[in-house]
Amino acid sequence: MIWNPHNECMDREARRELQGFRLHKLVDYVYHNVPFYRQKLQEKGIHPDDIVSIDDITKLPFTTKADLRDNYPFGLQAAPQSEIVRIHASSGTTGKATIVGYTRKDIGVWSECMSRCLSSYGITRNDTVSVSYSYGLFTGGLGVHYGVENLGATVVPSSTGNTEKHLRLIKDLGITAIACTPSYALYLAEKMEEFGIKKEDTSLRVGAFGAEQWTESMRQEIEQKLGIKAYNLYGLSEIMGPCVSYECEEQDRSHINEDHYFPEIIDPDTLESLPYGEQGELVFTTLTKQGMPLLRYRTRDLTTLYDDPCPCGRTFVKMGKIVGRSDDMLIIRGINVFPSQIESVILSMPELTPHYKIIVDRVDNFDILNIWVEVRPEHFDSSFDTLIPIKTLEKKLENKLRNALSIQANVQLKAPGSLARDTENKKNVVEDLRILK
Ligand code: DLL
Repeated sequence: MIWNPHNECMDREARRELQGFRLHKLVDYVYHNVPFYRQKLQEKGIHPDDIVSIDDITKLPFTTKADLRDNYPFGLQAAPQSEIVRIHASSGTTGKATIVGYTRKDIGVWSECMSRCLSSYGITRNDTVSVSYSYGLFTGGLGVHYGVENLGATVVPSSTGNTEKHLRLIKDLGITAIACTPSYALYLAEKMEEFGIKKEDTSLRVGAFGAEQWTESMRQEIEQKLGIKAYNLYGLSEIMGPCVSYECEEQDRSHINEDHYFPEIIDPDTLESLPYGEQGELVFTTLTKQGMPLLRYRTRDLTTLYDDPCPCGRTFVKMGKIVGRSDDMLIIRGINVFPSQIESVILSMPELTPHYKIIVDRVDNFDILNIWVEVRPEHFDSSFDTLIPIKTLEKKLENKLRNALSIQANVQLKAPGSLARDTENKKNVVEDLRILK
């Protein structure tokens, strides 16, 4: 079903006009409310009145995660604090998280866009939806939750953890739809097998999967093992959260809610705009956001935009799957992690050296993060005598990582000089062994 046919199926020309109108209003708004943008626009010699159509977007400056970090926590907020009703956060490249404030109107737009996604997956007010993204600073839980309520379906805020209890709820409450990461869906399928629950024993029929990369073969496996239709859901906190784009019944690329989030593709090296059909870095401008609106935000996600008509009737531009990143961010069990964050936790422990290796693997559909770090010689000698202090140090680093990044890691401390050095190519410190077929 199409939740909002007026906006989702709008004539393309009419929408470009709407986008141009909204872009002008947005630039005027940030010019007068965000000193950072006023300065950037003035540096480029741009006045809000120079922005009259959506084509003028290429005149505007880009925004990066570094800009968010440099203006931490509220420097890019356009609305006064009294208008902010909610704050979420996502990973920054260092110790500072990226903070996003939402006004009441932003939460309304988010719920509307999320209802469009759920409706497109065939979810109606007769469904019971388990939201198994985590609730908290991460946008997945609350973002989908509000969309389900707005749609009028029943929401079960299962969140993450305790899979056994979750399976019982799925059976006992007759849950028909599930929203979670695709890797958690596969994990759930495995647990069902382990507990002897057949897919026919549940009422599950549809799933909304996102927050991490996944593939067609993962889709087939999820659909087959859970007996459901599996749809893609894409989004990022800086722009809103889940709801930025969604698949329709065609299950072929994701429609972007482009009346609110205007997409572009650029070459990440030259920053030149690329035409539809060419792969590059995805960039979004938030056309209607009040709390923390962003001009040309570089997502670092690599994909392609397509403007061919879709048989579903929606006229929104579509994006292909995310095929990679133009930075080194890792997504582990749906949690975004930058190697630089891990490094700063390691460096905060005087017993350890800056020589480390990060190994990510997927075992039984579960992401595993292994971290090897060399101990300083003075600690190595005393520690290895009695093995316990090394174990204590390992636990200490694991706890610090859990506190700083909300991620469970397996730490192994190594003898000084035992890890290969590659000073020229720091990328070698990360080995991602997950094969996404
Ligand atoms: O992951 C929001 C979200 C929650 C999306 C639930 C979908 C479902 P962040 O934590 O800010 O927000 O991470 C955003 O995750 O830039 C992508 O790299 C990746 N990502 C999100 N959805 C998908 C997807 C949420 N469907 C980052 N496919 C983005 C591939 C995805 N990657």
